[in-house]
Amino acid sequence: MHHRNIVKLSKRMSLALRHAPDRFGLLLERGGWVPVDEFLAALGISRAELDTVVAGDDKQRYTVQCGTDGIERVRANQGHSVPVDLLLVAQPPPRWLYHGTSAAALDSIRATGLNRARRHHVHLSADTDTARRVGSRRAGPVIVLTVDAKAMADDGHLFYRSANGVWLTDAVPAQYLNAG
Ligand code: HQG
Repeated sequence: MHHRNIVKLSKRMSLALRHAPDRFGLLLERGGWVPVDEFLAALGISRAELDTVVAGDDKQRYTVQCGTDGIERVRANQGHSVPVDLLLVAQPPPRWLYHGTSAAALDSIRATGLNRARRHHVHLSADTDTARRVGSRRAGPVIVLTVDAKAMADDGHLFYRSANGVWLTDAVPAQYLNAG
């Protein structure tokens, strides 16, 4: 498969597994899982195409896993906008986490902190390079905010880490943020 076709199919998979499963006639099971057979039929793709995207996706957005019932299922590791319980277990975050965004959002973020917007959680990166890449999806200059994750955790905020290494939390109040 050509790289551009992998990207194209990954975007369709994101739509089906994170945002609009009903548009594909799919229902997400607990944990966000969909049986692979149903998924292939709903998207009209082959198993080989699915495996190529799961293995080749630049952010490792998807996991294929065999359940205790012997049924293989696929899910998006994070990024959902439909209600879903990913059954992630809260864990202690690293000392610092990072959030890349547009410089134009800074005043608003300073006023209200980081909000999850459409998604389930605020997404944070473990390193500044990754945060910068996330921020550069936005137009204009990028800033990388440093989150005092340890102080947040000490104050009782919960953190989760998705299978592809994205740190998730409900919201980041402004007092834990530094423009760095
Ligand atoms: C901003 C991609 C103004 C926030 C990436 C962000 C990531 C505020 C935008 C994942 C704000 C939400 C998530 C406030 C937050 N005022 N703006 N108070 N609070 N924002 O896309 O973190 O390709 O929902 O800074 O790589 O950019 O989908 O979140 O710019 O991992 O797998 O509101 O999406 O991954 O945008 O990106 P998003 P994000 P995927």
